[in-house]
This record gives sequence, C-alpha cells and structure tokens, in this order.
Amino acid sequence: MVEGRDLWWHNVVEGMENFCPAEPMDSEDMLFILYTSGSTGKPKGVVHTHGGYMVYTAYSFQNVFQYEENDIYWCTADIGWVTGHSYIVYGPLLSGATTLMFEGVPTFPDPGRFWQVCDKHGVNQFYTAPTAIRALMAYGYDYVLNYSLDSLKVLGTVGEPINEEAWNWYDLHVGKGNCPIVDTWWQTETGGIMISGLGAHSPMKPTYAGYPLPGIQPCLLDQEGKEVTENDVEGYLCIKRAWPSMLRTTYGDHERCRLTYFSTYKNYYFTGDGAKRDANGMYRIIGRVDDVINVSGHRFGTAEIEDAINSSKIVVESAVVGYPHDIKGQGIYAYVVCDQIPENEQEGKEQIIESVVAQIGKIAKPEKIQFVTGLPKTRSGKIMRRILRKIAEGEPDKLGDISTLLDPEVVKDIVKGAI
Ligand code: 7RM
Repeated sequence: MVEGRDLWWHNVVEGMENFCPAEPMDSEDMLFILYTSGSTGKPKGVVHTHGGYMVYTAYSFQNVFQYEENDIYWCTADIGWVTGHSYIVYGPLLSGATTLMFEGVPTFPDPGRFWQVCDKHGVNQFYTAPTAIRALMAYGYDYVLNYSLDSLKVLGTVGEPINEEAWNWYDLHVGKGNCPIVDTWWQTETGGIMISGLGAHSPMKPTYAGYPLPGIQPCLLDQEGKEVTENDVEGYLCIKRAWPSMLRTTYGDHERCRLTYFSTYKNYYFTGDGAKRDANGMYRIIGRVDDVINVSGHRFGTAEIEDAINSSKIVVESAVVGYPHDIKGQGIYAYVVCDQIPENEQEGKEQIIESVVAQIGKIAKPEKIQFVTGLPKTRSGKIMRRILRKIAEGEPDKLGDISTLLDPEVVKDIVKGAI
C-alpha cells in the first residue's frame, strides 16, 4: 500500500451503484487499436471505430457462418488477434450468439482436444487456422476419429492460404464430407471478412476463398496499376470502394495510413496480397506480394509452391523464400517440416522435387531444401518469411526484431542447419 498511489478496494466499492449506464459514443469514435507488424519497419496501430466496425462484423458473422438461433459457435483464435476481436467477441455477441471461448492449446492433453470440445459442447460452427489443421494432421486420424463431430454444420479457415492437403483433411475428417468450408480472406485493416463462402450457399473450391461478400468490390491490378477486368488472371488484390469496417487511420500517423494503403494505386485500397481469379470469378489468395519469388522472370507466389511441396506424403508443412541466384535472379529455398526427418534425406528431397515438378513444372524446383523441426511463426500462425529469407541469404546475424515469434527456439535450429 503506497499512500497516494494505491486505494483499498473495500473503501472504493462502498456505496457504489451496481449499475453502470452505457456511455453513448459517436459512430466514428475510436473503438480499439490493433498493432500489425508487417514485414518491415515499426508496427502500425490500426484504428477501428464504433459504428462501421460493429455493423460489419455482425453482418459478416451471421452470413458467413449462417449462424442460427441457439447454435453454438467456436472460433479458436487468440482474442488478441483481429480474428478474436471480430469473430469471438464483436460479431457473435452483437448477433446474440453463443460464442465458446477456449483457453488452451490444441494438443493438450492430447491432439484430440478441439474435437473433444466440439462434441462436449455440441459446436455447430467451427473456425480455425490452417496452421492448427496442419499441426493436428501430423498426429494422424485416430484423434479425430474418436469423436462423432455430428453437431458441426459449417467449418471456417483464416489467416493464410489453406493448402489442398489440409483443406481435404478438414473436409473429410472433421466435416465428414458434410460441412461447407468457408475460407475467409481478410485483414486487420479490413476489420471483417471480405472474400469467403456464405455457409452452404456458395460454390466451394479447395484453396479458393471464393467470391466477395455482398457490398465488397475487390479487383486485380497489373504491374502498371491497370485494372484487369477479365477472368482467369492474376494480379495485385485491391478494393475499389469503401466498406463499413475499413481502418480509419494508423494511430498517431495518418500520413502513414495514406501512404501504406492508398498511395500505391490511386483510388484503390491496396491489400499487399497477390491473388488469382479463375474463369468463374472465384478468388484465390497467393500470398503477400513482397514474398513473390522471381525465378528467371517467372513469378511465383509462396502459396503455390508450398502447396505443391505439402502434397508430398512425407511433408507436414513448408515455407519457401527466394535467395539471390547468379543465373536465375532468385533461387527457391524450401524449409520443410516432416512427420519424421526422412532417413535418407536425398530421397526425401527427390520426392519433394517430384511433387513440385509434377504440379507446377521444372522452373519451380527448389534449389535448396532444408528439413527443419518447425517454422518461425507469429501467434496467429503466420510464417515469418523475413527471418527465413535472411537465413537463406546467409545473413542470420541480421534477423531483426523476433520478439513476436511464438517459439524463438526454432530459429536457432534453422540457423544451425542452414544450407
Ligand atoms: C484475418 C487475418 C492478414 C493477411 C492477409 C493475407 C493472409 C488471411 C487468409 C489469408 C489466404 C485466407 N488478419 N490471410 N486470411 N490468406 N487465405 N483465408 O489474418 O491482419 O493478421 O493478416 O493474412 O495475406 O493479407 S491479419
């Protein structure tokens, strides 16, 4: 007890009302700030406001997950990630939904934990990240087959492109082939889901987020910043018109907000992601444009190469980065996690190369493959490619800030085994 600084609880609460009236706010008053790290530079404080954010999280929650009264909804995200803000707290609670909150990890007391909780509480909508799915896949089917999971109606995924293997596993073993999967693409800055299926009402295509939500106008721009209007194309993913939950500013530095999101392409919001639009107008996110690898003039998104690597039976997950290559400009360096590091590493590498050549072609063949026990990830499961790039470039002493890493130990192992 420091006089003048501390107060006694019993003195403070004495005579207090047990009712606290809500404070009326303006729709444009600040609601919260969430810091996003980005790949370089100091974190930006993304500002959301009361009115638009709440309208849009409620709207998108109800439509994407097709929530019906008395359903039990569960999003496994951290509350500190925007996914937790929008789809554990605001969207569900504004909709009067029952939202299950879970504190723990997917592998304790065993890797059946998620499925046990689903059965125990009769979860109807389940929303998680590809990183969690892949981690659980590595333990085999037994854990998931122990549970009926028959309450499930809709499955969701978020945070990074979901590879085909993980999509199929989620569909078959968790959804038992009966649940639509909504692959929800959005960002801290967008506040809510921008591109996604709406429960069972939308066509599904593995690895595709699909169509924009009603009211959202995504588009693809080419190198020159010109909009590509036809289908079956790739480009820089932008959004044409404003939407209710878009960020209002970056805290304390409005100019930075303008420069980061609204100056690359005039009159568009730039997402920083690359995407593909298929012949039917469905969108597939191919990764951050900063991560594109250019091999002899061929541009690859990280997701497509990783998808091909992950389809090899021995692989659990992988991350690819480019490194300077005398002839090709950039070579592909792949960090690969397997159930077990193959006894014959050379054979394992050949198997991986075969998958890539079969699915993409010789040009996408990784020059270097390093087997690792884990990948450097943030708490929301995003691979920190900046770190892997530095290691591939032979500069492990210049990793920069690694304070947001979930497990800094994996970096030491990767540096030790670098090729
Ligand atoms: C919700 C969230 C945003 C970045 C975004 C993308 C990637 C998110 C998906 C995805 C492919 C998805 N907010 N991303 N969802 N990529 N498919 N369904 O993750 O601010 O933390 O990250 O995450 O690159 O720009 S975030």
